[in-house]
Amino acid sequence: MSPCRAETQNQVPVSRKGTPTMWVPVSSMRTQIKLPSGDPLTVVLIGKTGNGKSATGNFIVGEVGSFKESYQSSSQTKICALKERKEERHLTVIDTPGVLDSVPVSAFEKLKEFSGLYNKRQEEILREISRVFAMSPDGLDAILLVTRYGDKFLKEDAEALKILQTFFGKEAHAYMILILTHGDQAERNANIDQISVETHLNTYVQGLPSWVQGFLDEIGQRIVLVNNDLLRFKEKDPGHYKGKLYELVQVIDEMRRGKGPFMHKLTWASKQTLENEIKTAMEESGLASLERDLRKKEEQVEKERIEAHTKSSELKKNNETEEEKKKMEEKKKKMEDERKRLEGERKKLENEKKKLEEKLKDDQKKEAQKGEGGKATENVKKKSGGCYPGSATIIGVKGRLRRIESLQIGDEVEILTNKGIQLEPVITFIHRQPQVVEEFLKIVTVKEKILLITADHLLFVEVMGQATAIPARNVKIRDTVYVRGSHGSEKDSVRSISTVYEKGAYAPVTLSGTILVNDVHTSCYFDVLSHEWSHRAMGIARTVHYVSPSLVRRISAIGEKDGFPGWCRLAHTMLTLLD
Ligand SMILES: Nc1nc2c(ncn2[C@@H]2O[C@H](COP(=O)(O)OP(=O)(O)O)[C@@H](O)[C@H]2O)c(=O)[nH]1
Ligand SMILES: [Mg+2]
Repeated sequence: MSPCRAETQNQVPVSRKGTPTMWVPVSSMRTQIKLPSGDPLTVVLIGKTGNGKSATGNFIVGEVGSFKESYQSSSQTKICALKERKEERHLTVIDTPGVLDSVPVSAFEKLKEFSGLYNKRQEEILREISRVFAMSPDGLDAILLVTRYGDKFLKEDAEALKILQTFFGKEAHAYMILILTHGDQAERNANIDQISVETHLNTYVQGLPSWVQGFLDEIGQRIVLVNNDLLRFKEKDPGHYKGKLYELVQVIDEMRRGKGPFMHKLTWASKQTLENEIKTAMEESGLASLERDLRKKEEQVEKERIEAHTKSSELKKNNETEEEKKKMEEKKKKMEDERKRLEGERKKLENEKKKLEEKLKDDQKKEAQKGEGGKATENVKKKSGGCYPGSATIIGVKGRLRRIESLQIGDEVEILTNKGIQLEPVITFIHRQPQVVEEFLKIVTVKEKILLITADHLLFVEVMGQATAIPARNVKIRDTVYVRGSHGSEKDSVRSISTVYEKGAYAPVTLSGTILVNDVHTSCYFDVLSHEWSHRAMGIARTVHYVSPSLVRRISAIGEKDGFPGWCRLAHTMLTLLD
């Protein structure tokens, strides 16, 4: 669809392929436009610096300067920020710095630039992504990809987009909208050419490279042209501004119809943190115990009420004395009154709970905008790594069985390849935390292989005859996995899957990116990226390994936090395109 100018058309937007997708009689709403009513919406703005993310954020929130725009150069968005519009429709906007601005492809070309690998900048990038999820524990209603109308799409944009898509996953396509800012420029160009903005826009979109076209098809051709400058004239020409915002909200509503918000796996980490906070605060404030007492009373009253009703109908049947009947009726009434009273108490309690929840949610969002980003940001960050427990076993040199916790960088371990079982060195650890207690999936095969693995870690199962890396959480009973047999690789079948808690979290990375753990062929990566993309991202570690294995050991230790070296974390969280 290509949206068009509200003042020149009386319906918007119209599909680029000619099918009208939405009809908004904008002209008839010019004077008194109210935003479409509906549930609150949370949107995130993503794109390169200077594309107009902050300006679009201000446009949505309805306040100039709410987010700092680039022209206020010293104060432009360096960390994610959240602002809300409460007027007419509750809209929450998360503005991000240009996290994919400098996909550091070239930065990694020379060894001397390795300092860039684990440096502050990259930690910052990961933190920014984590903040987005910390700020949206209920999920995202729209992912607005902001580009500037008229700009060319370059090779590095294609790469940035690929990373973004891989990170968010295919499901995110259903929530993406391409925002083209500088709609005023489009209007001027259209005026010069004496054609409609829509025709002008169509020509521009059709002239975009084929990879952009392909992407637009994947996101359902949702394109919205915005003129953020209109916000400055909001007072003078409110209809014009509101009409454009109306269109955007309408496209989001239409996109969201019939489905829940976008929940990334990191959203769950954020939600979980919030829920834990709520639970603790409920206990500390005494609300939890009040609720428990109230529930007991409710149950008791309900029981007595039912008894009274049953008794009363029995009395009626048995023609008991009037006095007995009256007594029973009184009891019934008393129980009803008590029930009503408890209902009132319940309402009050639920109100208190809701207030507490709202406050904690607000606190989480506020914290995510400051310094380190608070608990939720930290937890989301930590979530970005799958692993095995310390008790997991691998087979090292000379067939020696070892516990994974004893592994060091440089040690050789067995892996499965097309040519059979081979030895490969461990080049780094994505995760190495001896002390944590984690939840693992226990996957048992028919051949009695027992693998403990976190739900987000990838392992190979047979999909349409091909060994394919999928997250452990998607493995099902009877799936075919590959295990170490007496003469190399053998197929095996999953017999049971359960959940266990174990100590330690380890994720060694080999040169090939695969490893035999408890005789099962697994990937060294987890599902923030696919196996293939993780492996590409790990290219740098491989390069360093070839140049100097001891250097990897040194680099891996630098910036290590929660057992997760900063640069590995980054590589795994999408943001480098190396190899
Ligand atoms: N005329 C015009 N200027 C815009 C529009 N959108 C953004 N800008 C300007 O473009 C510059 C970059 O915008 P900004 O929101 O800071 O970009 P960000 O880095 O992506 O957040 C700022 O000077 C904005 O005022 C638009 O639709 N029309
Ligand atoms: Mg900005």
